[in-house]
Amino acid sequence: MIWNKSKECMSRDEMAALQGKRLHKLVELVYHNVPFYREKMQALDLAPEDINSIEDIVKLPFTTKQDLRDNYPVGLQAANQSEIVRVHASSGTTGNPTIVGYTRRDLEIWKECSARAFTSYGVTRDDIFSVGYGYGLFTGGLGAHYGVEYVGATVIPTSTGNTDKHLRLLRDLKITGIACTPSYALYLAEAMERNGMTRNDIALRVGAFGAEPWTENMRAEIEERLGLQAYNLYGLSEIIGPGVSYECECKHGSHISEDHFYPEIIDPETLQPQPCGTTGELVFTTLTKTGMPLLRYRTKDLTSLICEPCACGRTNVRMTRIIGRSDDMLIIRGINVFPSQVESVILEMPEFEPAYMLVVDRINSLDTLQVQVEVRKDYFSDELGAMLQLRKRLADKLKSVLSISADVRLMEPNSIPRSEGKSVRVIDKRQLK
Ligand code: DLL
Repeated sequence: MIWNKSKECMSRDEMAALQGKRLHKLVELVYHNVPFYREKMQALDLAPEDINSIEDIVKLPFTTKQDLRDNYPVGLQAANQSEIVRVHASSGTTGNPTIVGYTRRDLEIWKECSARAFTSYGVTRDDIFSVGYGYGLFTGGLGAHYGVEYVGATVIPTSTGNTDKHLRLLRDLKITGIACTPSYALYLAEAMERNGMTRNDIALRVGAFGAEPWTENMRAEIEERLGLQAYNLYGLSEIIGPGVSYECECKHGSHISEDHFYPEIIDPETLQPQPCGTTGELVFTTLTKTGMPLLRYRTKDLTSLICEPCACGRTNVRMTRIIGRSDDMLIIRGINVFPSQVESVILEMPEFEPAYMLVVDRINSLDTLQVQVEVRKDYFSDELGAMLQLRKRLADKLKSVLSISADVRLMEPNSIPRSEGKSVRVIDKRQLK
């Protein structure tokens, strides 16, 4: 099933012409409304008239997460504040979140792209769909919600947590579709088994999984244990949220809504564009957004593009699974965590040495984060109460900065191994097979 044939199945020439026209308009918009882009373009001796086709995109400057941070909170916004109708935010590396403002038009685009995804999974108005992504500043909940609702299915905004209630609703409402992180899907399967339920007690037939990396083996396991067809859903808040790309029934790469989000693959070292089939860093230009449009945003996600036609009939370019990142961002229970966020919290507290280690694991399908940190000699004490209090203070601060709980382990002075070269701050024991 295809939601919008005219946009998902157009000829490559038509697509390139549309992208070129939209790119020119976008460049005019940011040149006139965003001083950051005007200055960057002037430094390159570029004017909007120089950008006339999609091939001209390589002349434009890149945008990085650092640029967003430097222009915190809304320096890259192109629309007046009165035109912004929604704000989402994602984690930054040093406590500053990335703020993304959406105009009414942006929300329409997002809803459209999200609906394309759910339609490609085979969702119809006859489905009853549970959205188990977090609702709030994270884009997962509301992004999936509006797409499912636009298709006309019944939405159950279950959000995260509340696993027992979720299971009960799955069973009692005969829910047929679910959107959540792939690790939460496995967690639900385990909880179901613990509660004496089997896949025959529920009616799930389709799932939209994303917000974190997953594998073909995880797909097979989720499909088997929940009795559904599992599809990939990709996106990022800076670009719009879930719906930037999505799998079709062929389950071979995720189609990019490239009439709205123009993809490029670059070599993260040389920044040179790479041809289809080559793995590199994914870069997006938001061709139609008006709230916070971005030119050549470096996602840091490593993947490759598939440019051959797909058997489903869509002509949009596909991207392969994300195989990693070119920075140190971790995704823990669907939440983006940078080791530097932990570091900045530790450095603010005089009780600790700047010696710490993050141990990430996956236990019973749930990601866990342990933070080991050395207590300074002057503060180290045999008194249990004092140490428990210190541990709680750090745990509370970490929770407020990271938005997830960490198991804090206080260590004796000089107990965490120092490295001579590049320090190892993260041990990720999760093996995504
Ligand atoms: O995770 C948006 C989203 C919500 C996508 C729900 C899909 C479903 P952010 O919090 O900004 O946005 O995190 C974006 O998560 O750059 C990838 O590294 C990773 N990511 C998102 N989807 C996938 C996926 C949402 N399907 C970052 N596979 C991205 C692998 C993914 N990684």
